Amino acid sequence: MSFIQEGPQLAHPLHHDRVLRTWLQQNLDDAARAALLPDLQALADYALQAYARRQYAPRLEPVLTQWDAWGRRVDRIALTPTWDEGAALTAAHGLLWAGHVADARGLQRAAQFARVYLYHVASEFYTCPLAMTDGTATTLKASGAAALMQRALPRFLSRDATTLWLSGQWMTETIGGSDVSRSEVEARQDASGQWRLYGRKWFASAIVGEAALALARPSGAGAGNDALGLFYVETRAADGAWQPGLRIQRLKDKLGTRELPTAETELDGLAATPVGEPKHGVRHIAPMLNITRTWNTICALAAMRRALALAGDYATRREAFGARLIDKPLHRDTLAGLAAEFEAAFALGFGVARLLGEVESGVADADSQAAWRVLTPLAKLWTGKLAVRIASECLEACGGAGYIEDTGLPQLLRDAQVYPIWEGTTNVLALDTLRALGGNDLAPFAAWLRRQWPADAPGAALAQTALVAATQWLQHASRERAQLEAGARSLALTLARCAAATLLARQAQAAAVHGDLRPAASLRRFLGHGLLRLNMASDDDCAAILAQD
Ligand code: MFK
Repeated sequence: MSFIQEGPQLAHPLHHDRVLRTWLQQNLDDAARAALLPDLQALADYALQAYARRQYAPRLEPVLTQWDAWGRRVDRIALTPTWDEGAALTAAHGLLWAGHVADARGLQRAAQFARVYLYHVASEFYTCPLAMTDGTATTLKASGAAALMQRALPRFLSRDATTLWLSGQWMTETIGGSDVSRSEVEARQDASGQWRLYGRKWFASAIVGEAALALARPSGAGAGNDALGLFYVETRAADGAWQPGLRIQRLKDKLGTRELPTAETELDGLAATPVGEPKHGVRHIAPMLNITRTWNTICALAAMRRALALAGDYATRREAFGARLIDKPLHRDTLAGLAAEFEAAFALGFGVARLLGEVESGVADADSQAAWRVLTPLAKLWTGKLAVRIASECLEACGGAGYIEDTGLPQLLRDAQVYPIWEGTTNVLALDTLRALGGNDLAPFAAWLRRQWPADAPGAALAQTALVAATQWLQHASRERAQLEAGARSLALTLARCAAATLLARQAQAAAVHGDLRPAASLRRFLGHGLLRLNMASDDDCAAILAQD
């Protein structure tokens, strides 16, 4: 019998995640943790079962059937079994509801996103429609549209799976997903005054929802994003059939997230209700963007954690060159470097989740509100990129076997590539960071950051140096918009790493009081990479480097 290598085992995602448990310990009081624990336990148990169930099972994908046997257009979508379980889990464990309960300290979002973190990988991206539903609920609340809120919120936040509704976010058209100002879908009022939508939405993520928020241009309204209106639509009639005027033309053939039915839709008179006045649509949908970007951050963290858990476990089982991988200095250091970066990213991502709850509960002061607005795109863009790198490194850490589908690692890597793309690419979010800074005003963000640094914490001087350098660069670069934009990604990565180090330093200090020195070790390793990422070529150098003829 030849040698058979033992594969990685997934440890319990709650019991064996010290980073999550430490964060909850430090951020929630005993009563809040006790209330949350049953949901976390159940979702982590589900994740473990889902991993076991799927390891050697054939991969399933949604299937669109456009016509029935008699020639009737039906556009029926058969979902995967995991997706069929999504509504029951969402309602039972409050995956949407928990983010909207009133909490005087603003901790509701932290409690919600701890659930999301444990559910995400097992959910096969059922978290995508959940993110958009959460975004829709938040947008409707911000709009103050009382009738729509009354109708839709009890359904979006339902604790009963039979009454739960999901919502989509229909922005992207064939003109693209980043610059929506050229959107072509038209909104017209019929003779009765009913608004109806006409045109094509080209990336309708998770088309299974019962509702959606859509950008559309009222006829005759003119060009540009200010002329766009935001519309609420319902997709299903009472009998479950699609509403008249909505057709599913095709499901996308994607690199990853293949269980998620992303559709190309044709709108031909779908009834719609304006959310507020039918203009300034981008401004009206902005609350959605900040919510879905936070979901993206937390889901990217969940993917990193899964990859690290598998690579870490494998390193304890695999022997090569006379020792277990975990005892090999270079392999050990490689995994430790990745885990330290993950821990810093976790501190940032959950820090943003906590801030979101504080802002929504009205307990955040002006600097915290400013910091939250800046940190939301920063966390999304940095964790999106990091998830791809960590998934790739962890796959490599399992050698050739990691390249094989059965391990689940190839799917993690393919799926990870979506985090930096949807909900704003890295560069779009770097530019959004400039928007959030009002162009070049770092002062409120810097003030918030300085307030967070524990006295005498290691790395405070490094963060201070990085902040000063970023401030000076901003002042210099903002004299010329092209230079500012060219450096926006470098600036964003510097600020993201500064904020992550700061929040991890706080955790390290609090943990050290109880004798837990592990977060401090992660902080040292993270700081070892340096915080500054301010590095960009001059415009002339860019032209020279890119020249091919
Ligand atoms: C598992 C996790 C699941 C995650 C969910 C995945 C769902 C996937 C579905 C999709 O991917 S849908 C497509 C997602 N598309 C995007 O995220 C759009 C990317 N493009 C941008 O983010 C652009 O920056 C944007 C279209 C928002 C704006 O571009 P413009 O045309 O240059 O906008 P402009 O004129 O700067 O801003 C218009 C208004 O919106 C301004 O307010 P005022 O009208 O009051 O001046 C901005 O301040 C405001 N605004 C823009 N972004 C904002 C914002 N306000 C608050 N927060 C923001 N993030």
